[in-house]
Amino acid sequence: MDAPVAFRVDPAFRDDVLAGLAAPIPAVPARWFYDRRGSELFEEITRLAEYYPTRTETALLEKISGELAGLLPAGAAVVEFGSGSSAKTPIVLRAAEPAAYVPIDISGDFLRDSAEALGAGFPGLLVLPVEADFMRRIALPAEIAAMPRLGFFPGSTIGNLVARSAVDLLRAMKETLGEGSRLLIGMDRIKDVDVLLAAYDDAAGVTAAFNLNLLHRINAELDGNIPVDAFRHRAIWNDPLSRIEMHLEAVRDVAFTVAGTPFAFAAGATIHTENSHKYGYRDSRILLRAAGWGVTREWTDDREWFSILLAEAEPPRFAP
Ligand code: AVJ
Repeated sequence: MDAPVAFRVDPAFRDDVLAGLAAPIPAVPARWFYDRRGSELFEEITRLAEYYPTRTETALLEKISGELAGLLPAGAAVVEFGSGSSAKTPIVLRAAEPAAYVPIDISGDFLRDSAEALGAGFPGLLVLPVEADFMRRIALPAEIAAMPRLGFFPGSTIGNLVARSAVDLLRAMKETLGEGSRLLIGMDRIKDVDVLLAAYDDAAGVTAAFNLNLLHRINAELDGNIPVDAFRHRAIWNDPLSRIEMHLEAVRDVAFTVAGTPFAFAAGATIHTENSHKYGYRDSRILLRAAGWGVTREWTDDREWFSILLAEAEPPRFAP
């Protein structure tokens, strides 16, 4: 007879945590922040005075929505990479007036809930959620086979990825959407370091709670006994790599186990939990171009803090 299972373990989470904590530079991929509590804390972050990206991008989308309408093909399918739970999605749907909307997300429950809520506001819109990992090429629903496609990837989520992985993702998106498709992508810009640091280390400590929640999640889901108070949130600007990094730093020598595996961290040692890359004017273009996307338009706010780019999937060329 099988032993009773105390809780369901996501083997991908367990493997990433066990390998990540044992790595020479301990790190856990940022995608594991988003359990229920983590998603709530991220929502709270987007409302913080210091966290400019969400409100800057949303205002910019509103501002360009009229112009956007004229640039998009009629009867298109909007394919969003992510669940589409944000306020940005309705702005694009009102502008593009697509025939279909396809949100893609790895979390099925969350996806169906937000797709349903969104669909209610757009009667007549064909809403076709797809539960999948958009890091890989995805087969789109047959209903949109004949429609032109607009990919939508807001939030500078691309910034979580190092350049090599970002190009892999953008290439997978091109394969998913097909040649001649368009992509509307939000990318956060390089700016004053003090502004960046405040955005990732807010006065109210919400970002700290978001970062530390990863340890609570490990304890709860992977049978860990990490003393969470032995770690503190750290946000640093890595200038040569043009990114904000978030770390969890041990404030004292600490030992614990996760899923039966022992770990020890000396005071001052860190677990690297997130990268958030920031892009210069040329950086965003070269990243997109490396994956076969040609930028046709770029919009930015008055302070040039955030960019929305429209790109086209280019046909392959033989030379040079
Ligand atoms: C959701 C990846 C765009 O990098 O700004 C916010 C996540 N981390 N505060 C970002 C995040 C800390 C966010 N992204």
